[in-house]
Amino acid sequence: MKPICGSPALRLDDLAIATGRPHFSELLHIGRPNVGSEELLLERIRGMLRRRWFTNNGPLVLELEARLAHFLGVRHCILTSNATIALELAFRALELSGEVIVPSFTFVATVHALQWIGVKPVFCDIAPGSHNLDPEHAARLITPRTSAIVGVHLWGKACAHQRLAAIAAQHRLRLVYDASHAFACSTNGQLIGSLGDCEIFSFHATKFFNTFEGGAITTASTELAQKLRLLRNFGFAGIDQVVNLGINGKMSEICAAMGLTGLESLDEFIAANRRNYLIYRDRLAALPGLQLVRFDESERQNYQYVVIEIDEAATGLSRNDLLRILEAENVLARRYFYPGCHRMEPYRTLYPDAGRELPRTEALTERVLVLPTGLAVSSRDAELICEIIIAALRSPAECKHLLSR
Ligand code: T4K
Repeated sequence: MKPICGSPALRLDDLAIATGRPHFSELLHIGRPNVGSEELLLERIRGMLRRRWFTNNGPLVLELEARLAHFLGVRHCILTSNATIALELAFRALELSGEVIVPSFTFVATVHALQWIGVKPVFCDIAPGSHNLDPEHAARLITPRTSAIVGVHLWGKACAHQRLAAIAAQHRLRLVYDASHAFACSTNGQLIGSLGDCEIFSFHATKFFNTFEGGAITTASTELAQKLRLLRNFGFAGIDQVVNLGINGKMSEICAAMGLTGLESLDEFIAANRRNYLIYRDRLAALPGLQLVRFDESERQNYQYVVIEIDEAATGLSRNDLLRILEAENVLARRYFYPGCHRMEPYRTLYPDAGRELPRTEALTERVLVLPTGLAVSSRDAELICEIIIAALRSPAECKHLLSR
């Protein structure tokens, strides 16, 4: 790897798409999992092995549920095997039916979870100047068949929840938030987790706080929590006593061990993300046509997604060009959430005209690029990635020519 501090700026020739060698000898992923203390993790796993209690509401799952509820300041936290099943459990427990308004600009699991339980997703555009669902568009999409609105706190930035709560109350709709990106993020000084009827978190390996695979539902409603716990465990209310159509959505003890251990290093994970975010923000700030999604520093943030938007008209390079330039350097940036759920199957076939309602979503999916961060990305790595981007944007026509060869 080449030195960055004090070294001359990278030139076009230094780039791997020209005559240079890749600046990273190994692939740099965006979602390298964070791991807390290996020793503490192994200690917890050894305890689990000694107890011979591996799943089904074991002590580690119960401890993690209690700790997360306390941390988030919410009455109930129900851990699940992943966030996708958590979404399905929540939608089923709330008895959603007919149509549900949901953004297309999200990970496909948000929408699949609706379709999977036989509810029609109605795609809503993003708000101007935001990557989150537009409440005014959502209001216009409400019909007599609408049963809920599902917002997604994309990148950890809270939806316009006050407006959405007013719309949901006015039309007697359920309101659910997919908070998969928003663990440890606040809005109006309050950690996300208490909004709407319930909120869903993802603790997948690629999230800054992970349980290998895992998810959680948080809610203030004791009634909903009880129903969710039944649904998560096949509907068992006691031995041999099944009271509803449940499924297996349980988190295992080894996953909870990872979560308890990660929780002890949460500040360290966030500090690494924030350090990288600030490097990207400051180094890329002056580039015309490149905009970094900024986080409000007066709120708590996890900084786990470093998101840039590239305006080809201003930079001379498209997002896809930049993606290829970075890939040549072994930097695996990702174009989340291209091409938008409405252009993925089965929605593309079921709702071929959905795009007409989604002009801002369609434009954004062509511009967004997510850059690597997390503990596995050093400040030097982040600086080098910025140098590569700066060098490319300094010579867009030459880069386009090199890419076309
Ligand atoms: N709602 C929203 C808004 C979400 O973003 C997600 C998940 C969900 C719901 C559903 O949550 P879960 O049911 O998964 O709990 C990844 C994650 O798999 C997915 O969980 C996440 N969102 C999404 C944003 O990112 P992919 O398709 O990008 O995964 P993949 O395998 O390409 O991995 C991404 C990068 O991470 C790669 O460069 C490889 C690297 N990686 C991955 C894994 C699993 C590692 O370095 N180590 C690993 O162990 O979806």
